[in-house]
Amino acid sequence: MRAFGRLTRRRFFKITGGLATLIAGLVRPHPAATQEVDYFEGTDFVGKTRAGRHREFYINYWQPMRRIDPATWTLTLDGLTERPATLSIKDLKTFPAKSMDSRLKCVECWSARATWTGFPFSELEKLAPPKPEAVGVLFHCADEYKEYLSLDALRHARTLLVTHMNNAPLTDEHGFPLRVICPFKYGYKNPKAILRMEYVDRVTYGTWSKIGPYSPDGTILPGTDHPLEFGKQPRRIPGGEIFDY
Ligand SMILES: Nc1nc2c(c(=O)[nH]1)N[C@H]1C(S)=C(S)[C@@H](COP(=O)(O)O)O[C@H]1N2
Ligand SMILES: [Mo]
Repeated sequence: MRAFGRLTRRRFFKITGGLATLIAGLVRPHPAATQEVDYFEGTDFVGKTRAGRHREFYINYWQPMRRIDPATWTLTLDGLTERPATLSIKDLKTFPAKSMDSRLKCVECWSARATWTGFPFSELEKLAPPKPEAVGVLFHCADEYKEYLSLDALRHARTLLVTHMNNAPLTDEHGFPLRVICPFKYGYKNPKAILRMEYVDRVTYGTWSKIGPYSPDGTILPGTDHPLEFGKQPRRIPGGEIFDY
């Protein structure tokens, strides 16, 4: 009888405890919704997150993807080129390094600044020259994200093909081993985890401009920015690259 009493009491606490958890879950949004936890940390995958250290510099990925293995990664340069080429990580290291500070501005309000190191697009053009009819490059990324940049945008003095961020190799989150930084265009024109660069003869819509209201050109427009390092306090921006802060 006493054993039964203890059991029911225990079961009572179990039920009320369960109810409390359930109610808390209903009142407080699930961690996934508030991005308190990076579910990809310590796994073979990366994906969109704003958790932990990424609070200072958000991570966007179209869909979760397996981390890139540097031993097997290659970059394919093809499409409308005189000479298709395939590069390995070793090949990237042979290019002359160039660094610049710039702010990455996501069209969804936030922005953050970093030092980016890489090489100019001209290095790739030397290996795989575009045919006369090519006007731009369609980037194919490891998460199946696609984005287009005109040859003019790629040849711009502020545009870099980036291998390092803040003097360390790109993390998987920020697009290891190769990404574009084009600071006068919104973040969605800065493809990460690049696998293939295809020369094309027309302006091509990327993943976001295909499904959302975002322009295929992606030049930063005058408006309001919410820089993460400044507690997202709103700042007016004049359009184009953000140089003021
Ligand atoms: N492969 C890939 N690159 C991508 C994206 C993506 O979803 N997949 N998102 C873009 C967007 S919308 C932004 S704002 C920037 C964010 O860069 P970060 O994740 O390094 O902060 O990456 C861009 N490059
Ligand atoms: Mo973005």
